[in-house]
Amino acid sequence: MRGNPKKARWAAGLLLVAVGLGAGPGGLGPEGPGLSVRVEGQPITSWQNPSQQVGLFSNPTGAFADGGGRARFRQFQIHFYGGYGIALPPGAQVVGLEVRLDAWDRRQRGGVLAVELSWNGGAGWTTTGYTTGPLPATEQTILLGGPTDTWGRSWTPAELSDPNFWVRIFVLGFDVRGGLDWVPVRVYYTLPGQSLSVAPITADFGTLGGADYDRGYGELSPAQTVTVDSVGTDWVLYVESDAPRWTYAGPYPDPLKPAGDLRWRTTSSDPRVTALVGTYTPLSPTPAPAASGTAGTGIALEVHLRARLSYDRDPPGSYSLGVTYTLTTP
Ligand SMILES: [Ca+2]
Repeated sequence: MRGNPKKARWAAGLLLVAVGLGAGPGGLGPEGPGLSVRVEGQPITSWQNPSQQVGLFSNPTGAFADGGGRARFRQFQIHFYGGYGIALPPGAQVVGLEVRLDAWDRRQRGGVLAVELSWNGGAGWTTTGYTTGPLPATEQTILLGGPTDTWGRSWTPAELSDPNFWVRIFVLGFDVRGGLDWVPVRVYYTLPGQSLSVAPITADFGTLGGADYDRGYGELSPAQTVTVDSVGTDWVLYVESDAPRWTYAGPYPDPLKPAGDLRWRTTSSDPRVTALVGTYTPLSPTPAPAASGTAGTGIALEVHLRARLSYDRDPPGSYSLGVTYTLTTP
């Protein structure tokens, strides 16, 4: 899903789930869980490849993709890349633009790429003055712009679409022998109609002991309430882990506890929720649909969590795992 630019991705909450295994076979007390919370609140497209170009670079299509050949440039050449295929959801508000240049100057004599953007097919250009700075002798990734940088103007989704949106690259310096492997673009945006809140942010299993081991799991039911606002559009909520394994802190070798040992299911009494996952499902780094429904505000869902436990595999210590919920349009 992350790779689909047409999806509105709203990573609304990263939370850490702590499991303290206090009375396992070793009989040791729990370690401090060391919880921290980070909240992300901004959808972003994936890196979008150019598919059109015009200008003076040699082998210019080499910069269409990461790897697989490169464009070559010399001093004072200018080149234009377009055809990025940027498609934002209706109502999206652009809050940041980022251009990536995987580039180098073989002779490293101060070669610089100056980059500007067009919103109208090349008739008008931004005037940021952004450059890569002197390029290194070997390939380096340089990012211009960023999550809150709109290059000095307001953008509509249409201005980012083909054939309006273009990237202009001007080569400054002397005696430049440069290469450009890739020049993709990504867009940060907000969807005023969709937002998501999670409470509590951190689901803490506390200290799990012998009875939990005997049962094979600890459970928080419900663990969290996710509240969805989705004005004027149907919605889908995805859930994923931020890593393939739990982070372990304790006196034993890291048991490499898989993320799938955290299982989740969803419930709701709200009639605007039209699909749920009613049986406990292993968490995965691949986003999985957790619920979906029709437009509305204040739509509450409960997420129930089970942490699987095994005397054989889970030594005493503290375990944490980040979970991200993503609200999007179907
Ligand atoms: Ca390439």
